[in-house]
Amino acid sequence: MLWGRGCTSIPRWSKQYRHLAGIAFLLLGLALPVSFVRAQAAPTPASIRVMVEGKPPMILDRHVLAAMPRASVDTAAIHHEPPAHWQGVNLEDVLQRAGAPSGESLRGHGLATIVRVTATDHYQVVFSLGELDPMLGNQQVLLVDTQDGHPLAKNGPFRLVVPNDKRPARWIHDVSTIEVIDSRTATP
Ligand SMILES: Nc1nc2c(c(=O)[nH]1)N[C@H]1C(S)=C(S)[C@@H](COP(=O)(O)O)O[C@H]1N2
Ligand SMILES: [Mo]
Repeated sequence: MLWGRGCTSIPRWSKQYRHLAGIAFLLLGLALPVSFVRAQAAPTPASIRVMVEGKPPMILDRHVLAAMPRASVDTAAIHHEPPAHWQGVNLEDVLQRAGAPSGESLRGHGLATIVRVTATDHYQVVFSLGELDPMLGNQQVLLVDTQDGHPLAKNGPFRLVVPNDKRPARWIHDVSTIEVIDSRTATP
């Protein structure tokens, strides 16, 4: 008797479960594309990877940048235009923190080191470590996160400002990666 009742109740329950499973699949089916679209809708990274050969990678976000010694410059991309007030950190400081040699320790093979900066649109620019070093080229390059006191309004949260370049072609915006690379080749 008990067995009989049990038997009849099984198909009823499984029907209910099938119903629930149907709803669950429907919800999953809706949720997956929504989360996918969300992930796709945020192409601008909120952080920068700094990679020095032989050292652990360093991740920079706006909090890390805010805690570093700040640097600023008043300049315009096109020099006859009115200047903006750019604030951020010295690229040289970033490179030192990530383990790149500088000053007296930048010598010999180190002078063939390049700094390659990559943006989310795959635009890339390079500097030499010697060009940036305070005891060599001493060229000021800023990694900026504010313009006239506000977070950058367009083209990503981080860009370079290169005040002494006569054209702003290395003022790379949407910066995503900074690599310090030994550019030496085996010369014939
Ligand atoms: N990511 C990225 N940055 C870039 C470029 C680019 O194509 N992609 N073009 C460069 C060039 S050639 C110029 S002239 C300036 C233009 O700066 P603007 O967009 O602030 O006017 O951005 C520079 N930075
Ligand atoms: Mo340009």
